[in-house]
Amino acid sequence: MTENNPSGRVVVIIPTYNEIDALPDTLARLRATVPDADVLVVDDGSPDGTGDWVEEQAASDSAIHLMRRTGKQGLGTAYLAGFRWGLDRGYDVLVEMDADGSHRPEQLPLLLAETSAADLVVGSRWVPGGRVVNWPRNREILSRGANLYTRLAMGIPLRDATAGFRAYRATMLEKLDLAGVDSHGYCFQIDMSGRVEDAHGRMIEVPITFVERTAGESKMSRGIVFEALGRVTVWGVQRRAAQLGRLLRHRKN
Ligand SMILES: Nc1nc2c(ncn2[C@@H]2O[C@H](COP(=O)(O)OP(=O)(O)OP(=O)(O)O)[C@@H](O)[C@H]2O)c(=O)[nH]1
Ligand SMILES: [Mg+2]
Repeated sequence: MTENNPSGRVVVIIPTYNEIDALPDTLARLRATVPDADVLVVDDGSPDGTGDWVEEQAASDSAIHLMRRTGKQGLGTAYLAGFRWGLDRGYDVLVEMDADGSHRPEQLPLLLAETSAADLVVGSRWVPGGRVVNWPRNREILSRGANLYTRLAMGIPLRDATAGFRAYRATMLEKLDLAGVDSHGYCFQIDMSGRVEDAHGRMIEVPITFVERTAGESKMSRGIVFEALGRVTVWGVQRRAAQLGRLLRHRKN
């Protein structure tokens, strides 16, 4: 039991690729806001030295840990490696958070407060009270549309299934076939949400203010959007077919 989190020991997993401009501020705010939580930075050999900087911090702060991987391997695999690391070390709650300041460390306590009641707590832009700062109107429309389509196609009861500021209970992650997850980008969050839903996990959304990075280039591209659209459609059809199968079997009996 810890002061900030009645649900137990917390590790915040931050994947990084070239985040030397943003990570120091994010990490300082995180340590100040939730001093009881440990931090694992999963760095994919950032050429800008992010990993070396984290190594220096870890030398003087035992709550900070670094996992170095060689070459950029994607956000999804970084989180999966982080989950495995955290589960192996007995953490009770595993948090996903971006390095670039989009996920405000000051709002993490809002998510942690719900982890005693839920298996997955999602920091949501699209529930009442949720907000996005610095987004052009077309990106908001795209995100809202993608989430509406995901909810309808897959039947996942989340307003923001693509959200990346999340807290999972370890007991939930232990139940999932993490080795079987091979989704990238936005699909990773949707895929994980679907798996929690399939495992009858309890999901809660708490409103957050998402602050788009002002420095650096957005990685949003047509390719990412179409990959997500295609996968969500396939998953949706599979899930609906499975539901129908269960219904028919139920009627026969
Ligand atoms: N380890 C690792 N981290 C990554 C990789 N790609 C992105 N990240 C990190 O994942 C987090 C989210 O990535 P962003 O680049 O902010 O992606 P985004 O929020 O969709 O796009 P932006 O509009 O650019 O902010 C950041 O902390 C990145 O440094 C990767 O291949 N490996
Ligand atoms: Mg970002």
